[in-house]
Parts: sequence; structure tokens; C-alpha cells
Amino acid sequence: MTGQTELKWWQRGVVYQIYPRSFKDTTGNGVGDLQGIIEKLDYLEHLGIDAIWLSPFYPSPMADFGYDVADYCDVEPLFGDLATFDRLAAAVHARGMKIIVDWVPNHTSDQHKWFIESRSSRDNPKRDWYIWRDPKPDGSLPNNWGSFFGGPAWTFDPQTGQYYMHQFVKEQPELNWRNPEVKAAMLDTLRFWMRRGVDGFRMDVIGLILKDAALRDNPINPHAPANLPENDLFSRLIQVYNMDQDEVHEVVREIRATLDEFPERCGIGELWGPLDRWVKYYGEHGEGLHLPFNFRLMDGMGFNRMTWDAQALRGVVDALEAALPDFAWPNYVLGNHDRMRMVTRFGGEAQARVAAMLLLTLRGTPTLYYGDEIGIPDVPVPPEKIQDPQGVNLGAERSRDVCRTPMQWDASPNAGFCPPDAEPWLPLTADYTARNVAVMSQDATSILTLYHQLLAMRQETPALLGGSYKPLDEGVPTDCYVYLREDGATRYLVALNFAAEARQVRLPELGRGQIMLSTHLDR
Ligand code: ISL
Repeated sequence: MTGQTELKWWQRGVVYQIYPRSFKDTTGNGVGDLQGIIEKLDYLEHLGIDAIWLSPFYPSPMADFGYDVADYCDVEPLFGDLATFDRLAAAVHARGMKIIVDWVPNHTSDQHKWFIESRSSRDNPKRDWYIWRDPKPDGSLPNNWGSFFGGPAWTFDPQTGQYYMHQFVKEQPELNWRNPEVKAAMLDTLRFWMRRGVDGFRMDVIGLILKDAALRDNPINPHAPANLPENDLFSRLIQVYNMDQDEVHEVVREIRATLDEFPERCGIGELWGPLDRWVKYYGEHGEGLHLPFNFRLMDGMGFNRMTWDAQALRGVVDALEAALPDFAWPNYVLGNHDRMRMVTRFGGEAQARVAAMLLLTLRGTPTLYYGDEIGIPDVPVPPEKIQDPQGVNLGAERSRDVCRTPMQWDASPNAGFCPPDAEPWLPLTADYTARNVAVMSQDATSILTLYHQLLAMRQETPALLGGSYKPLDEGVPTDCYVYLREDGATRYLVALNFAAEARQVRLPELGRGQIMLSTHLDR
């Protein structure tokens, strides 16, 4: 077990994800910007955050809201410029905090200069930077893969008579990581940001960057839901050949080696899949990613399927603890810009409070999603206002706009997100005059105050940071999840009740203790 004195910043720290479009608008266009983040650093520092992760802020036509990058080494004018970024990084560091940026290695925008060159002719030097294939002899698609966002994973380019691959929208052509020039160019983009002071990277769909060399058809999924939208070809297949190939680990090692050219940098990967395959992304001896994102508190083993149940959650945590080699540090995520908001997922704030306590007291690095600390739910977006390509293509219930709505700072018109006369790019909650940072920070029992106190307690408690984790059974009702976090002589007992009514836990052998914090801040 790692003693807390040896813990690195990314082990001790709590990461807070900012979706730049939705944090704070200082220009009055209804879209957040980097200057807005600078202005809210005091809030984050006071809340007790150690590191911020910014979703993409690079130049982008916004076909997938920034996950379609047109230039890896610049800032989208909507969000600011490189000078603003430098001021932001300096302001973060001045507070002793860290800055993590999103890195989107699997695909670029179709407006990236590399792709514009690549598509210009079959013999362009950058042709092989992307994945181009001839139609099958009958003119049909090169294989049966579907796009995450609906339709096939291939688009035909009439100018050169070939298809290019995209597992997201057609404006996101996939890079060919088997080409050494692509690899070198992409690793250089990491160096570019590390030289600017970036402390870590969240790597988008990192398990997708290598596909089967022969691009074989994926097998049909016999368990696909019957009611899938017609164009959801993706969910009809088992994802065997389009992601998580064994060869990817060689590339991950090279990415890690690039991070290690600079001191104390951290690699976080967006990953999913079965535990035994997922754990490989740490590397055989820790030469892979520092933190492969762990979504199992949300997903169990699939997408959006985790039942919010004491035994199920305990099962997920225990399986993770058992699967991790000694060198691997755990981490937990309960929300992000792709998923249902915590409060909506758990059917209200009471269980969201339990979830917050779980997330902030487990052994491992927690990642928080902006707005969860004030209990923002999924916010309904009228069908004609849906912007997310996943919602546009696959139906309103798949739209991720609902979890990307503006942060609510105060009770003024537009909640202090943008000026009163501007129109926020997505709507606010109906109760924003009460659900906002200014009002809730004055309320001694609000969910915001709970987050603040949990973060403060965690920061100053070695048992919670680096201590051991031990689940308890005896005397614990089945709808409760109870565990000990222990470091030397200090022992913290975390008792989480998933029932709607009060429950009693009997643990006589532990002796007497003192209540440090309760989810409703009333004990
Ligand atoms: O959003 C999803 C489910 O609602 C996922 O299928 C998601 O597309 C997948 O986890 C990959 O996500 C990442 O890459 C996408 C981008 O749209 C997401 O925002 C990003 O987190 C393509 O870059």
C-alpha cells in the first residue's frame, strides 16, 4: 500500500471537469470561454479542487463541439487565444493547482489541414495519414462497422473514389496511427502543451486509435436491443475489431514515454470494456497510463446500466480493487459531458449526496463534473434546439445537450453564466434562482456545502487519501454499503444507506467513534 507521503499530485488530487462552452461567458455570445474559467478559479480553489480538466478548446468547426479538432496547437477564437491559455495556466499554477487538457488522438476535424491535404489526391504525401479504402468490388462499404453517432463508419469521397473511416460523425475522419509520421506529429502536440505548462492529458477514446490491421467485419450482436433506431448500426455489432486491439499498448507506452520527457505529467485515458482488458492500459509494470478512466460506478460492465444498489456498487469496487496490480492507482467517475447527470440518474438529490460521499471517500482519484456540486439535473432541451450530433442523428433521448447546460453562478438573469441580454447556448434549470453557487454557498446544508466539506475533509485526512479500503459485512443491512479507510491509527468508517428509510448498522467491535460528516449535514 502506498503511504500518503509518497502520493503524487494525481493520486492525492481531485479532478474537476470543465466543459468550456458552459462554464462562464465573458464576451456575451452565450458560450463560455477561457477568460471565464480564469475568473472562476477562486471558486474552484475555495471548493477544494486540485486539478481542472478542460474539454477541447482547440480551433474547431464544432461538428462534435470541439471533439473535431482543426488544429491541435491553438485555441478556438470563441474561447480565447494562446495568450489567454497561458494566463489561465499561470493562474492555475499560482494557486498550487494543476491543469489537464483534452487530447483527441483518434480523429481530427475534416477541416484540419492534414485531412484537406489527405483527401486532395490519392498520391498526396498525407493520403496515408487517414484510413482510406476502396469500395468492395460491388461498390459497397469496405466493412460493416457502424458509427457511434449513427450510420456507417465510412463516407465515400467522390473526388478520389475511396471511402474514409470515421467512427463518430463524418466530419471526424480517423487518423492512421500505423503511419509513423502520424504518430510523431501527434506526440509532438503533447510536447507543445507540456512546454506550455500542461500537467496532464485526458485522452479521448484512446482504445480506438488502433484497429484490426485487416479491418475485419465486426460480429453481429445477438443481444442488441430490438428497439434500436434504424441507423444505429454500431449497437447491432460486437465491438471486436474496431477498438481495444492488443497492439494499442505499444502505442500507449510511447505516449507515456513522451509524457515522461517532462516531470510529473499524468496520462488519463477514456476507456471502457471488461476489467481484465481495461487493466492492461496501466501497462504491465506501470508503463502505460496513470489513470485509465474507471466508469464502473456509472456503467457496471456496460453503458448506463449500473443499478444504484449497495451490493452492486460494492461488487464493482471490490472487483476493481482485486483486479489492480500493486502499482496501479484506482480512480472513479460519476458524471461527464456524455452521460446522464448524477441527480437524474439517482432520482433526486438525496441519493446524489450519497453518491458524492462514495466518490470522495473511496480509495482512488475522483473526477467531478462541473455543476454536479450544485445538483444540476439533466435539463430538458426542446427538440428543435438539440445541438449534439448524437441527439440529432439517433433521437432526442440520446442527446447529450441535457448534461452540458450552463453552470449557474447566481440568481441574476442567465444565472451569471452570461450577460442578462445574451442567450445562453443551452437552457438553464427552471429553479436557477435557487440552484446556484451564490445562494447555495450561503446554505449550511446544501449539496454544495456537502461537496465543500467532503473535499476539505478528504484533503486533510491521510486515511481517506492513501489509507486502505476494507468493506464490512457483519451487522450491515444489505441495502447499505459500509467500509473502513484506515491509515496507521486513524480509521474512517463510511456508512452509506441506499434505502429510502433510516437503517442501523451494528459494529460493536469497532468501539466508539465520532461523526465527522453526514450527507444531510444535520448530525
Ligand atoms: O457519448 C456516448 C454515450 O452517450 C459515448 O458513446 C461516447 O461517444 C464515447 O464514450 C466516446 O466519447 C468521446 O469521444 C467522442 C465525443 O463525442 C465524446 O464527447 C467524448 O467524450 C468523439 O470524440
